[in-house]
Parts: sequence; structure tokens; C-alpha cells
Amino acid sequence: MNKKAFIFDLDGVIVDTAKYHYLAWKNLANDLGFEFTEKQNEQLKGVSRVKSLEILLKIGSIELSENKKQELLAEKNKEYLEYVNTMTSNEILPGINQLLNYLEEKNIKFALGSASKNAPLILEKVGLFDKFTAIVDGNDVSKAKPDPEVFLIAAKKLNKNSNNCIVIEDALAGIQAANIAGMISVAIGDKKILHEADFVLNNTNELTIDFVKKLIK
Ligand code: B16
Ligand code: MG
Repeated sequence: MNKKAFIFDLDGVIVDTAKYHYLAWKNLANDLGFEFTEKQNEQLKGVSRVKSLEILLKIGSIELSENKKQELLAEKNKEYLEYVNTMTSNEILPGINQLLNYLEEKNIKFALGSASKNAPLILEKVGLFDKFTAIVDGNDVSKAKPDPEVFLIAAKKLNKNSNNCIVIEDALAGIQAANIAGMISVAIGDKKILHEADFVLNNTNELTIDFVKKLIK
């Protein structure tokens, strides 16, 4: 067995659920009487559900009671799950299936490290649930990224030291969490935003077998 292991973020790396989060948050904002743009939605990527609502309410300059916030969080998640329930394996991002199959073939373990409390359901919908050695998600952590907790739990479940773990992430907070954990960080997205990562790729197509071979050497 290779001594290296991989930890994958979910939204933005395995699938693009950001578009569904956006639709649900946008509808909520509209119900509350303000607009929420796709550009503003960038601020919610990789951020927990509760923190996302805080950011949204700040954009709309709205203050609400704790009870009302809980109600809105449930409402948003209900709509989001309606989109999630339509998901199939067609929504797995390019290059990911090939990469996971290669890792399996080479006996290289991999885990999920996501902020989403819906991660197990999403993996089930796209048919990847059984592939992961461990799934660590928003239900397992008390501190959100950039705190390294989610990745440290994943490393423990993989039975690997941090310096042998390779994290694939699309959010700056996730890259910072991987770096703080002492892991190898691979970012997917904009170099200007994600320059703190050890490696930055434009998209998941660039997660080629050749690139992975260099990482695990
Ligand atoms: P949920 P990741 C994150 O997933 C999303 O990027 C972020 O937009 C979302 O608010 C968060 O999950 C929580 O999701 O409402 O499903 O618990 O990128 O960490 O896989
Ligand atoms: Mg992400």
C-alpha cells in the first residue's frame, strides 16, 4: 500500500453543488426582499450553512431572531435537498471517476473532508458513497475550515500522518486548513485567490494520472 493518501473536498471538487446552494439562497434572499448575485455567492463556497446565512443576512442588512434564523436554515436546506435528490452520476466533475478508479487500483486510500452536512446523501446520489474509506463532514466537526479539524479527523480515519495526506480543495479556507494541518494542498480554481496552495490547477480535468503519479512519488 502506498504511504500517501488523499482527502477530497466535495462541493467544487467531486461535484458542483454550489449551483444548487445558490438557487436556494437566492430564493431565500428574494423572499426576504433583496437580490443575491452569483458573484456574492462566491463568498459562501466552503463556508458552513450557519455562517452562509450570516453572510447572506449581512448582504441584505437584515437582523433576525435566533428562532427565525433556525426556521430559514431549515427552509433553505429543504429546497437545496430537492435539487440534490435529482442528482445522478452525470454530475461527477470531469476527471474524478478516472482518478478515483486509479487510486483504488493502486491501493491508495482516500477520504472525504467536507463542510456539508448533506455529504453522505450527495455521495449516495452520485454513486460514490462506497468508494471512500472514510467520510468526514459537517456533522463530525465543531470548528469550520480554515480550522484543520475536518482534515485531521480524516487523516486519523485513514491511519495516515498529516505529511502523507494530499488535500484537494476549491476554497481558500480549505487550502488554509490543509496547510495548517501540515498536509500537501492542491487547489482547483483561480490562482489569484488560491495561491497559498502547494499546487493550483484550473479545473478537475487537470487532476490527471500523470499529475497524481508525481504527487505520490
Ligand atoms: P450543507 P464543501 C460546502 O461544501 C459548500 O461549499 C458550502 O457552500 C456549504 O455552505 C457547506 O458545504 C455546507 O453545506 O448546507 O449541505 O451542510 O465545499 O466543504 O464540500
Ligand atoms: Mg468546496
